[in-house]
Amino acid sequence: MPAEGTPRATLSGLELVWSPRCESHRPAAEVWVGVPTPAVEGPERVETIRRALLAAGARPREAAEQDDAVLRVVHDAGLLDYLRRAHRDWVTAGLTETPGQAQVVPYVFPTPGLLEGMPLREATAVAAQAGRWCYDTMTLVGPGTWEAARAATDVAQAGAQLLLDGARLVYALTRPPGHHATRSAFGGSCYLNNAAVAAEVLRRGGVSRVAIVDIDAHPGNGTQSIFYDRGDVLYASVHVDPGAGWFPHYLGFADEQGLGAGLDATLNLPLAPGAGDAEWLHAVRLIRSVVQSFSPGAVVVSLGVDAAVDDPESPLRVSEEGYRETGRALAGIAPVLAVQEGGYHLPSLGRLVVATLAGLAG
Ligand code: SP5
Ligand code: ZN
Repeated sequence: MPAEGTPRATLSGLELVWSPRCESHRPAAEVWVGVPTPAVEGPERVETIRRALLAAGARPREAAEQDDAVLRVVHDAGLLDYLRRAHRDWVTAGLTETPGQAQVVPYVFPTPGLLEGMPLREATAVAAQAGRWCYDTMTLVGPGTWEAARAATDVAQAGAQLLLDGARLVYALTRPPGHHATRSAFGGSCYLNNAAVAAEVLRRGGVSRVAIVDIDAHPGNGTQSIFYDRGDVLYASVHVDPGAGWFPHYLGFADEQGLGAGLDATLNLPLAPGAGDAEWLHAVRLIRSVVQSFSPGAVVVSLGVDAAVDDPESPLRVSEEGYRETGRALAGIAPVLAVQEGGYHLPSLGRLVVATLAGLAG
């Protein structure tokens, strides 16, 4: 085999930050239009990706537990407190027995249309509390969810710290993913926003401008909203057009461009379903030029690979070579922290992540 093509050489020495605690979240299902469907965001994703990266020569490093300081900057304290106790309270309330639901699934949502200006109260019934913090029915909370979501933010923080210590490229194997989690709500298989936490660590560590480039097939509505009115953190995303009927349906449109000090520091590039490498890379290169003009001190890549042709969660058709080229396009602007988001086709998941990182490694 030619040296260039051997996996071992591809990612030799790359810092791979991970945590075994990321596997303790074991969603029982994704409840979609009321029907429990198989959970695609499972713990096996971590092992699959880890194995592929180790085979490609990455150097693993286990993230230590961090305190709550940065989490409390990024998220509402109420969300953190809720996630910490949600499953315990669910069990104590007897909901695992009657009606026999093992994991937390929301039931009533206090939307603006329900409240019509009336104050938001604390629901007494445990079954009614989830809808205060979760915006869909697909993002279940089980006994290990808090530990794993928390561990994923530890991984993101440790990765950001390595960048502050001088690394040029670091991969954070975060799971569950984070980019759909807003300051005060979870959803879209995401609980805590790992990329936002990483960006905040970089900012607090002295990086004055951070660019977040989101290449997951879905727009990172949570990351976007957390930084929407800030000019110090650029958010740019390429994704399948929510207006064509894709999650998260209500956000990720091209006219969402930031607000106040953050005006023009948000970029959404929606693609039509069926778009492949050509359209995808055109958007990625546009993002590259926007990020370059922003001259960030660090780039956080929200690295989802669910735009891949075989992925069950999006209709985009990006190839493995397309991911390698995506990595190449985003390299060389500033040090990069890649944070794992989605990607659900287990047979190709590992090599898609390796290809992207190989491109980023230049
Ligand atoms: C991090 C990430 O990639 N989250 C994406 C979550 C999108 N899930 C949307 C699921 C929409 C309904 N799918 C129905 C499939 C039935 N099994
Ligand atoms: Zn996604």
